[in-house]
Amino acid sequence: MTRTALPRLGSTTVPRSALLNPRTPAETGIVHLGLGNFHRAHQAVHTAAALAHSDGPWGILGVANRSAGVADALRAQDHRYAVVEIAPTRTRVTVPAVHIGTLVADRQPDAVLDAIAAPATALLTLTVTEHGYTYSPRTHGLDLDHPGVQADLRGDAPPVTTIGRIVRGLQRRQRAHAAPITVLSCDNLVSNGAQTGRLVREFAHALPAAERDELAGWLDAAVAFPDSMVDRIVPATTDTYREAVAAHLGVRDAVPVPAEPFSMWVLEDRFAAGRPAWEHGGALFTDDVEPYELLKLRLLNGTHSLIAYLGALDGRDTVPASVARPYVAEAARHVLYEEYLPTLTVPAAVDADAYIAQLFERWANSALGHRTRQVGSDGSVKLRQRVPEPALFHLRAGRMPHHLALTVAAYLCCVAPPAGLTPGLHADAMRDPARVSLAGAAGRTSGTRSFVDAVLDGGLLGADLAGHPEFAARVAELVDVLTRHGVAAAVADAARAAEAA
Ligand code: CS2
Repeated sequence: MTRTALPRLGSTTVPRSALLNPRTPAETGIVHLGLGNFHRAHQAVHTAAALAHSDGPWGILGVANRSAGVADALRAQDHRYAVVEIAPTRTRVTVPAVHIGTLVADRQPDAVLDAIAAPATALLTLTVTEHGYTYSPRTHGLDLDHPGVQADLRGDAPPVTTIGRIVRGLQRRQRAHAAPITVLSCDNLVSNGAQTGRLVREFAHALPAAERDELAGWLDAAVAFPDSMVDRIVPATTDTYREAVAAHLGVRDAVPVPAEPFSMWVLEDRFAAGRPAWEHGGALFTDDVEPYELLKLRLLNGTHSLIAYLGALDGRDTVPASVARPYVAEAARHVLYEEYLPTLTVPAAVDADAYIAQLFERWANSALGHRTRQVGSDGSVKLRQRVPEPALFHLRAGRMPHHLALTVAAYLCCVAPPAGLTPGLHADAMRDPARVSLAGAAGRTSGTRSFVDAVLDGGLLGADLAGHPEFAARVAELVDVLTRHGVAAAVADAARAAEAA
């Protein structure tokens, strides 16, 4: 039977055996901003597993930001979708039954604020990506120059930024009944809970005095912002995964989510109004999330960026195809062991060797085919979470982190290629909000060194790294090597220099 002839996935057509949680929660306890694949393969799956263990009022209202595609498709499927777990040797298809509604924030902005204010909502969770936080690396705080932030502070139209939506929703909640609530960031940011809390307070602080004073004490008393570390590789959906759902479940799913088998979630147990029993759904609670965050943001995400940029420049479509190139794998090992690992304390509960061996296995999962263009997109906001602190750790000790410099050089070659370099279709497909400003910097400068200086002085990786011109010099050298001699030569250059030091 062709896929189109199959029944559509829905509450009556889903095979019972595929359901992660047999009973769909009846109440909306969680409002989630960011209905992308990551949320649907991570938090939703952990929540379904927790509910399979103990029921609770933890249905999720999923809020898409702008695009209606996923929300509309989910509604047509009674909010069911499949998670297609891809391991090299097997495929497992399951269905979490935790979403009980969807909204599209741009279409229904007021309904989003009402949902945040609803008495039954105890949790507001977020996966809005690194650049959804309207953070300014220049001020290390809320980007008050951002037109959306300015509009949301004026408040004469419904909010358009995430932080604006959160604060306006909390304001409505306080005025309605003031019940406590937890705001839980599930994005790849250092201290994501504390950062979100800071940005929310800065927004509240910038409001007119009467509104500011009304909100200030309540935010401190009634709103919790726990930290969390999230980890699961989740590529974009393709027809391959729709076919897998058809083959495994005998139904048609327009919006399945592919994911690797691995999933990790580490949270600080500081919730203002309860939470699902996520400890029974595979999550780990600890008082000290930061070591887990740094472990993951540096060893996994930082190395991932290097693999994606070198791989794309080398013509590779996917992460597994990239790490299959010996010189990309060599650079990855070097940056991970020599430049990231010394900057962090591995949590006592983690076996470093096993964790790292597993990372290389995860990246090599060729059945999953995570694309270099996906990991490489939004580098301007991602690298800031991954590169500057570790680079400063070495620079302050008088050592040049050649492979961190290579990461930045390869990034620049992908999204702001110097004259004479054709970075290829995978790099061309990388989206990045900084493409325009990087092109502007290229137009205003002549020569690689002055371009890299302009970019780093402009705050791409924060103010502190801009104070180390020797780093900019090394990035510029590696940009030139990548341009003239290619990826293998640049890796060899970085390795030789590291060896000589
Ligand atoms: C990746 C992450 O796209 C990226 O920048 O490094 O999305 C990574 O796959 C996840 O953080 C894994 O948990």
